[in-house]
Formats: sequence, C-alpha cells, structure tokens
Amino acid sequence: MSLPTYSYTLYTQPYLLYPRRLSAYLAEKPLPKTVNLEQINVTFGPTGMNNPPGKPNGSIPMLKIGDSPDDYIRQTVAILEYLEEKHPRGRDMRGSDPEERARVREIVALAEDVTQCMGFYVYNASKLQEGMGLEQAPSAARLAKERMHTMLGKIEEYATRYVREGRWLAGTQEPSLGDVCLYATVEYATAFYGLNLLGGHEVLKTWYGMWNGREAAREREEKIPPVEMTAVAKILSV
Ligand SMILES: N[C@@H](CCC(=O)N[C@@H](CS)C(=O)NCC(=O)O)C(=O)O
Repeated sequence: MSLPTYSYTLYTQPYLLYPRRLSAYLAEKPLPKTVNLEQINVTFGPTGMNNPPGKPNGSIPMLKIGDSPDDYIRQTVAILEYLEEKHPRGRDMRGSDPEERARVREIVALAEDVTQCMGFYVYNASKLQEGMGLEQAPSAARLAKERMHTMLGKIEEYATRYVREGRWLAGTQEPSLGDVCLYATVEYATAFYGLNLLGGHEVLKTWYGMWNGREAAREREEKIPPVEMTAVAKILSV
C-alpha cells in the first residue's frame, strides 16, 4: 500500500524576517518524503509585493494546502504548528506534554513580542524605511528598542536555568518552535540591519551559540538579502 502524498505551495522569501522561521524549522526538521513542498520566492517592486499567480494578497510566509479559496494558512506560527501536527515525525517541536507545550508557547509569545518591537524599531530608525517615504518618529524607535530589550530580558529570566544546563529556551533537549522563532529574528536583525540584538544578554548569547553547526544556522545563498537593500537598511538613526 503506498503512503498518502501531500502537496503544498509555500510562498516565501528566505532573506526576510518571518520566512526565516520556516527556513530554520524545515532545516531542523525536514518534511517526510510523502510531502511535496513547492517553494515560491516572491519578489518585491516599487509598490510592494509582486503576487505570483495563485497567491492572494497577504504577508509571507503563506502556505497553500489545497485548491479552495480558504485553503491558505497565513500566519507563520500557524503554519509551523500545522506542519508539526499534520506530519508528526520524531520529537514534537511544540512540546511533548502539556507543561512543555505551555513553556514553548511562552517562548513563542515572547519571541513574537521581541519581533514586533524589533520591526517597529527599525521601521522608525532605518534609512531604508525613510527612503520609502514612510513617516518615522525617533522617539518611537527608542521606545520600541527599549521594550525589545525588556522582552529579551524576560526570555532570559525564564530560560537561564535551562540554558545553564545545556537545554533550549523552553527547557527542551532539542530546539522547540520558540527557539526557531527567536533565532530567526536575531539572525535577520544581523543580516538585514547589521544589528546585534543580544548585546547585554549573556544567557541568550550562550543560547545563540548553541545553534552553531546546526543545519538551521548554515549559511545559505537564499538567506542573504540584496546588498542594495542592506547598504541602506544598516544606516540607523537610533
Ligand atoms: N504576522 C505575520 C507577519 C508576516 C510578515 O509581516 N511578513 C512580511 C515579510 S517578513 C511581509 O510579508 N510583508 C509584506 C506584506 O505584508 O505585504 C506572520 O506571523 O506571518
């Protein structure tokens, strides 16, 4: 009897922020051979995203899981959780019991806060956004940066004991979805804006070092943002 085959289309762009979560997740935990995942890297023009045929308006990553108009998953964490649940293989990166799942959700929620703050910070501080004619407020940049560090500090507070024992942020023995979400943000901030988010966060520096040598951390051409973008993006006013 042949195994069922699943076909998905992933609209993404691995040099960007949220799509990196998908890249890191799939590198850590490739999908089984019964799943065919077509990856389409979207491009951007002067008016924003160029939607390829078949992709509705909306942010990336976006996963097409079927042929009806409702068959899209449009939020990154929902995509990650869907793939974990639909295609169980090895350890569950959502956590393996109610307590562990709660710890993973805590880290995912805090990583989301950090990511939002980082986004709001650079939106208000980078020459890239200024060049796009977007309204910027230096005080908003400062406040967002400050809150971003508060949230990184909270993750450290939760995770210190685990990281000291060589475990991951939610206490798991291997990376969880929480680790993947925060990893993507830290990696992107460096690659795109030349920002080191972990200055002053010694425990998180140790945690980031734990990724060395893992597949998710491998340099890949597709993760390198266009230099014409980064050259401007790295000029930050705050
Ligand atoms: N909350 C969304 C955020 C996704 C997001 O903001 N993606 C960016 C790329 S990193 C994007 O597609 N921006 C262009 C747009 O929204 O049109 C998620 O978790 O998936």
